[in-house]
Amino acid sequence: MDEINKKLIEGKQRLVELGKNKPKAAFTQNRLPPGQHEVKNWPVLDLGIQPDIPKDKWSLNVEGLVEKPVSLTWPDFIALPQVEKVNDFHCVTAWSRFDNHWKGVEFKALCALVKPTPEATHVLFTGYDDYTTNLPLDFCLDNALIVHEWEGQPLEREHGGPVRVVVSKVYAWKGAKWVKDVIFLPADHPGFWEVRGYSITADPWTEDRFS
Ligand SMILES: Nc1nc2c(c(=O)[nH]1)N[C@H]1C(S)=C(S)[C@@H](COP(=O)(O)O)O[C@H]1N2
Ligand SMILES: [Mo]
Repeated sequence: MDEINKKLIEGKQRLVELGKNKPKAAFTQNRLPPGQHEVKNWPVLDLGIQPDIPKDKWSLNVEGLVEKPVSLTWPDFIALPQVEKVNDFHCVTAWSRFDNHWKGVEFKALCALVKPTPEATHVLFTGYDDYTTNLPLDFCLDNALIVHEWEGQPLEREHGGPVRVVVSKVYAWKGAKWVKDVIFLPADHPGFWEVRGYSITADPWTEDRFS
């Protein structure tokens, strides 16, 4: 990862220092979490690399504590049950974007395919840019979507296309763009931002930004 944008990462790590002791907003109105503002555009955040993965070279590896590990090609992935969902996107850098229309595969459909073993409690997602992020398995079953369309169009490369993860109930860094691996683990394993001071749980409703 020598290509990653060091300045960007340092900047975001400084936010941890500044934000740790800041009082949290006391109150929020309905759908905007505390400390967030609404944007109508869709900002792009990455580590300074936007991997270019053509669909015919793309695969999604689902492995770790599962009965049937798989490496899904594009046709395999598209053949899985597809759902359409609408939800809000909350970035820890304080912007939220409402009513995003997604199409893709529910995490629970992926689980039905690979069958996690009883020992699996957490999931680590990796990206083609070597990004990683971690979540509890139960949370993923409830909220994670693996999407390839946004607003009726193929997901753009800058937003993680061909395929990314979307998790509307936590801050957006928990959703890996350019998703490459889904790894089922027996314990939690902090990801890229989590080892740099960002929260393990990342609940926007309690401004759970930093650990
Ligand atoms: N692979 C990968 N996924 C990633 C990131 C990244 O740098 N690499 N950034 C995360 C962060 S910090 C945010 S806020 C969202 C941004 O998604 P967007 O660029 O589509 O708005 O993607 C998350 N997923
Ligand atoms: Mo972010």
